[in-house]
Amino acid sequence: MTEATSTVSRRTFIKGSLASVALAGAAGSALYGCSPQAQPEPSAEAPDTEASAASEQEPAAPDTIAWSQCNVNCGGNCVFQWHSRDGKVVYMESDNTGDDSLQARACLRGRSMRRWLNSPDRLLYPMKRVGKRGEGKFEQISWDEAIDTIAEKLQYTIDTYGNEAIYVNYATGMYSCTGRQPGQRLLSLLGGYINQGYDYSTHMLQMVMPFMYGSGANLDEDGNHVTLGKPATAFSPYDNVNASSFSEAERASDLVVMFGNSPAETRMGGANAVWDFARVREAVTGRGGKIINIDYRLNETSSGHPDEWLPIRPGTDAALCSAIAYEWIANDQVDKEFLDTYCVGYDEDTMPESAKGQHKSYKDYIMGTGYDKVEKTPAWAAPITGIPAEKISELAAAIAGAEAPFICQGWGSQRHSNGEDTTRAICMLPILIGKIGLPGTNTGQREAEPPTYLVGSLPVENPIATAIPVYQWLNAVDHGSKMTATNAGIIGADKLGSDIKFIWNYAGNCLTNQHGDINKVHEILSDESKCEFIVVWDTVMTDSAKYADILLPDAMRSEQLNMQTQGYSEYYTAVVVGGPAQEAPGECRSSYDVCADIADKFGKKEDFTEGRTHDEWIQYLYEQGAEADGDMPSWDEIQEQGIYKREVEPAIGLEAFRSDPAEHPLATPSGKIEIYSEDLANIAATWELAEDEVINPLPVFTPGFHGYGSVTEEFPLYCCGFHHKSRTHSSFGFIPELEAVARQQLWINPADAKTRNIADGDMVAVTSPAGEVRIEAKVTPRIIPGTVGIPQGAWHKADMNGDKVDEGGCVNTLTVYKPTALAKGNGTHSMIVQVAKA
Ligand SMILES: Nc1nc2c(c(=O)[nH]1)N[C@H]1C(S)=C(S)[C@@H](COP(=O)(O)OP(=O)(O)OC[C@H]3O[C@@H](n4cnc5c(=O)[nH]c(N)nc54)[C@H](O)[C@@H]3O)O[C@H]1N2
Ligand SMILES: Nc1nc2c(c(=O)[nH]1)N[C@H]1C(S)=C(S)[C@@H](COP(=O)(O)OP(=O)(O)OC[C@H]3O[C@@H](n4cnc5c(=O)[nH]c(N)nc54)[C@H](O)[C@@H]3O)O[C@H]1N2
Ligand code: SF4
Ligand SMILES: [Mo]
Repeated sequence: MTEATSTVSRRTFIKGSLASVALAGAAGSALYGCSPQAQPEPSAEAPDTEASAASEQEPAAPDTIAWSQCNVNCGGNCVFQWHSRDGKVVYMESDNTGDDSLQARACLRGRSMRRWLNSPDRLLYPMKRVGKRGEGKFEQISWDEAIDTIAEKLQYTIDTYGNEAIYVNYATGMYSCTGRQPGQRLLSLLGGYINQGYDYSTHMLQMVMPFMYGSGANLDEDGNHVTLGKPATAFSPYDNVNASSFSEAERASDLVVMFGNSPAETRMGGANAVWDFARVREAVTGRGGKIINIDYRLNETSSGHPDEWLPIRPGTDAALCSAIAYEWIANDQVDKEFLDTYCVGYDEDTMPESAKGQHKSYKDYIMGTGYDKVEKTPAWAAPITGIPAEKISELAAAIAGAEAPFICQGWGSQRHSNGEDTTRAICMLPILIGKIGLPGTNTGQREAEPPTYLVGSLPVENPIATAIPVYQWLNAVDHGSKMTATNAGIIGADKLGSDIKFIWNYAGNCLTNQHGDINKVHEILSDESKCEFIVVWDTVMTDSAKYADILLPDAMRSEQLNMQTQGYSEYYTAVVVGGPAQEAPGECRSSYDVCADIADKFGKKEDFTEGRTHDEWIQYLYEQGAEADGDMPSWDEIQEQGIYKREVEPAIGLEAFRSDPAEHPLATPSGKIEIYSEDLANIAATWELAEDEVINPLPVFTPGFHGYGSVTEEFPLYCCGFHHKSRTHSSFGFIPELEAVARQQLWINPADAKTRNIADGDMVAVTSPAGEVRIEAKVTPRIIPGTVGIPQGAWHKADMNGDKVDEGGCVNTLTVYKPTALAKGNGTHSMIVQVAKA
């Protein structure tokens, strides 16, 4: 997805927005488009009682309506229609256009956005740090001083250390067509910055899946396979080439098996996939099939539904999948013809030359003739996974007996220290039975995303190609110049040229709150001789913002002209254009305008703007999208109708490869699905790895750091995070109404609570090798015994010069900073802890 920034001065606000959106009357013409409605029913749409009350009073001036959207990172970009009075938003309607099964309606979080916009906690002025890094002491400064300081520090960093010392931190708070791009565009014009590979969402999966399903690295410029000379399929976790859509499951599946996937929590709005999944459930159960949800907790997706919950110990999905493979091989249920034709490495018949005759095949591994000589029977997997052996056999039989099993994984299972193996092991299920590329089936990946981006984003061309695996940034601050391709996974170069000395952090809380091991981050970032300058842009004072040297107040997207393509719904795609709905408070400005001013200090303003204002860029990007698309309304029309939607067809992952593997090879070296990867074997042989770091050419079960078997007397419980409905990561984390409806609580099984004398609602202390949090206990059989669960994203609240005990219950106080072996990624769902009454 892309991101955006907008901007509005007081003058353009009055002139451009209110006037153009006020009570638009004419109906839009495009499919599903329509004008904002002048007479909404606020009580039906807005949970916002204060606002509803206000709307019932005699209006001081006619309402104006502005379209905008929710741009946080749960991917929805759900629709807002803001009703404003006297230049302030007073209440919100969401999408009420077109077919009501295709409405991009905001969830409760989005519907609380007015509280964020009008919050007394908004940052209002540029500030500079006056206390120690991380202390949170700031002093108001002018925009001129802020811009001068940033320009000076940039020049100093470039002169002293080079552009590779500049890093744009991972940050996902703003998905709009001008999101993080203004900063990236500015820095690119100044010589560039260190890139990042992968992301916090799918780090392990993104790194490893290309070895199985193919990588863009094996393609030439025309998309042809470099060795096979045919158009090939490259891997992205974010499209519908490698994965099937939920709409395909609805159309034709008779069994849905989900590993670590909870759309009711992670895909909540109408422009997300939760509604899609409701349709899947109805269709699949309607044709006599079922939904099986494999998770360490009974998540919100399956809670209250007839789905089967298969509780599993976190980090052990690969053991479960191996045992299912055992059952299928023992019962002669694998599709040998598919495996021989489409895959490499199932058994000796298709092993690559370099590994032939050495008992290195997948079948060897499963049947006990491989490197560990262990048969992966259900009885073997039962104590590891916590799932009884009979249940595993039953699951194996159910999947083998289905005509069109739709096997998919969320990203929870891969966000573990052994995530690279887990994510491939889950894909082995459809591969082994040849249920790939056929109607109603899936590839084992997450349900697909619509591939269509109706509009692009502000262009960025970074002249620097070198990238760090995204989770490695803290190591790169600490000892970047010692990091190489083989000891740290550096991408595009043999080594880093410099430590990171300048961090640009726009719309992100990944400096501390959302990164691993906050106590360690504090130690490294508070040493000003390491990273010498940090600029943070946010809308409220977050934990990361406390580490800023210069802290800038951003205008929010509902306070600017805003545009973005819709999110994850697989039934339609859409674009929303509109705003501003209200004036930005204080001295808040858009990052586009500020970056243009910084560019001016380097004599690069013209290069930065190309003669366009912020709003003109949005129009330009829209018109480019419309021209490429052919069906989108004109700029004038879209401004009036606010939203344009278009249905998307169901998609079957790897369908082309299945139908003709010679014509549509995968972009793996062999052009086939590589169950055994020679490339991974080479990496395992050549990379510098610690003793506990293992890279496997096969999708095997390895417990991983702080995985199965790692609990100790001091830390006797496993602990796992999950994405919570009350926040989007840390975004919305300061809105009390949301916290009240979905509390920050430690999930703990009654058996574990009883031995610790913990009752539901008690405050508990959770300690890990990295730190300590305080949190309320939720004693519930919805979590397996021996594992506790903590919603990620709660705001870190600790005295970092004192005891560092985190009263906010942020899970990253407990995570240990140890990048995974292959991806060097955030296996942060793997933790060990102790819990005691506080
Ligand atoms: N409400 C809300 N929605 C969000 C977000 C948010 O913070 N809040 N974040 C958004 C973003 S950026 C992303 S990347 C996605 C994240 O989407 P995911 O990564 O899929 O979300 P998680 O909650 O981490 O994991 C999904 C499920 O996996 C379970 N799980 C964890 N470990 C294991 C395991 O080892 N095995 C099995 N079988 N299950 C396991 C969790 O209990 C959870 O129910 O969500 C997006 N949507
Ligand atoms: N332990 C653990 N850690 C995790 C995860 C996990 O599962 N477990 N999940 C990881 C994942 S998948 C992700 S994607 C990351 C997400 O981590 P982040 O990308 O840091 O996402 P948020 O926490 O939502 O922070 C977004 C920030 O953007 C700010 N923001 C919102 N709107 C605006 C705006 O208009 N302008 C500006 N300037 N700022 C704005 C918000 O106030 C907030 O501070 O977290 C990761 N961290
Ligand atoms: S689902 Fe996500 S994008 Fe949609 S309204 Fe809710 S928080 Fe916003
Ligand atoms: Mo994410």
